[in-house]
Amino acid sequence: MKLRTLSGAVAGLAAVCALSWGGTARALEIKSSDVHAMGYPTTEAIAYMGDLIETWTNGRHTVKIFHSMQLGGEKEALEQVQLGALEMTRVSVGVVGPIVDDFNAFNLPYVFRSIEHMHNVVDGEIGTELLNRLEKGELIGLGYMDAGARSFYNKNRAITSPKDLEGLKIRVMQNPIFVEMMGAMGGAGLPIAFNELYTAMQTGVVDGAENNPPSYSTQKHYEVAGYYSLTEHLIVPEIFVFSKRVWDTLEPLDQQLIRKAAALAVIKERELWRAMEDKSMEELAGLGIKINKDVDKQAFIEATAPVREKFGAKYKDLIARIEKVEG
Ligand code: GTR
Repeated sequence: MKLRTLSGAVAGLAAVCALSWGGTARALEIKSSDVHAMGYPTTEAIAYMGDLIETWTNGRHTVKIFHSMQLGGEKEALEQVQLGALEMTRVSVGVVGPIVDDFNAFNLPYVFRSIEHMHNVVDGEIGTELLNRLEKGELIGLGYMDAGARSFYNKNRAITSPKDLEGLKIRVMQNPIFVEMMGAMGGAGLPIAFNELYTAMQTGVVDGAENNPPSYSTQKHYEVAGYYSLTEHLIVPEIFVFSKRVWDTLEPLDQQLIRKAAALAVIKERELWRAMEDKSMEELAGLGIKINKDVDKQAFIEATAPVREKFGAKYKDLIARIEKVEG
């Protein structure tokens, strides 16, 4: 939906809500967690969503953000949301696969041909279908956010082709698919929570990791892993979810308002993301980080074919549909 149409729809909805709530509807402080600090596109988009909700409900509902891993890693945050101890969290789809496994179709290396392809998939019927399936994992899917493409960084050398990963221990997100992906590429994948990663690299538990430029830069991972090679092997979107347990206690009109605010937060994050990616690359270049663009992508695509075959077997139809989407 276009921003203006959406805003118009929201204004109408807010007016209806103001009339029908009277003074009795419950007030909720929506606690939301994120591993990133304020200033990052995801946290800022949730803050924006919070402002909208607060305005539209005249302060009856508020959003409080627990940023910078204050509540630990993403796996734990998702568990808290499933239990209803936390209302909302924003995480990578990478850690959602173990809960609703259809999401693993998005977690396969090189399954998306480009960012545009990923956008067309998540913005289309496949994206909605998967969001709806989160209900069976006690989660309400509110929307997708951008996270660009993930590439390798390590303290030893530039990565040009899979053979350069041989002998390297690389941290991956907590999902078996990524461990296998690393194996197929020639390295060893170790699942470690994001909040433990800097120390793991510093102490030599791992030689490196993989992530998008804004995460690499804002987490200052370059301080302990100074070679960044643009393999772009994963285009994993992010997601923000609400606790189904809490959701089910909300008035339908409140639920609609939250959904509208979420839709606007998605648009906001995308804008912020574009700017942040450019800014991060400039920062990294300015810091003298060794950015390697000379990557044999085809070799990585071929090396990871067995992973797509093995894990993709379960979602053959879904993957065939993803392939057919343009972009
Ligand atoms: C970032 C992402 C986080 C987290 C992190 C990781 O790109 O924004 O949600 O998943 O990667 O590697 O754990």
